[in-house]
Amino acid sequence: MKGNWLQNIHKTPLRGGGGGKLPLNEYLSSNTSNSSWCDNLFSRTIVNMVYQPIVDHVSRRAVGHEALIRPQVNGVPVRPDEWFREAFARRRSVDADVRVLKMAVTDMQLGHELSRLMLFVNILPTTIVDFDRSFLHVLEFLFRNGLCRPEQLVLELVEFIPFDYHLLTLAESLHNLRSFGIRIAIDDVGASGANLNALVQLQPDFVKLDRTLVQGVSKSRAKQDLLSCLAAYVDSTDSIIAEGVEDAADLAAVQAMGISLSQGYYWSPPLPFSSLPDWHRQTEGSDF
Ligand SMILES: [Ca+2]
Repeated sequence: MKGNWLQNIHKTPLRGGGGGKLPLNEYLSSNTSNSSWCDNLFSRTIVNMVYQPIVDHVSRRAVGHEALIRPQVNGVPVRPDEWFREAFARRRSVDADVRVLKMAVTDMQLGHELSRLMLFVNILPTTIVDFDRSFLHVLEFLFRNGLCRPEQLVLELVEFIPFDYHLLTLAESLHNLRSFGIRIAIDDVGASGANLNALVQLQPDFVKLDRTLVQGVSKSRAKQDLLSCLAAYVDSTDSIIAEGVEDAADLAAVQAMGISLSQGYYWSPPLPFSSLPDWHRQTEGSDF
């Protein structure tokens, strides 16, 4: 028994990529109340998942995949951050995070070859410190029913919604999650000053360097200096993941700093789950 939610998750073939113009303002104006808008947002949203490999530079093999959502409202692609912002504004962001986690775990469930690799799932800090602990209960359900292993999960804390939570409160909640064996990443480090503080306070297992710092690093002395400082700060450079690596020159530059993990179009675009085995076969010679 794997729970009815496994059958209820709305899955359709991937249409379109990420991004897309946001039609939410138009959509909002056609709905009269917040609650009906939000209910409609969820019921009329198709959320597809794609996965981007995170690759070890030496072995040139993936160590994990980041799960990324591609929402569509009324058939029109919506930017994932905007979809989450709207859900947050209507107090439904925990539901949104839970939905994404369930979809990713459904794809990568135990028994599939790819479940031996890490599964990185983006999560809002507010979901972690949620007072009714619903996210924690979902995790307990997943582990208790053998749907995933705690060691498989890496929760990426994203900060695109400004919210004044207390870092110490978040650290306490993270302590509970880590006691399961779940690992924590801080996303988009370098995109703003705020997450440097989180880096100090939360001592994450992984630090994901923002793509704006990584792209063009081979040609920018300033970016090289900043990345070198960050790499020196994080004790083990195995813990740093450079995001947005798009060409061999930038890959060589981050490798020269001792950074051993990266993701980006140089390796692979985000792919539908059904395409991942082919990517692994072609890139790694894996026998899927
Ligand atoms: Ca991320």
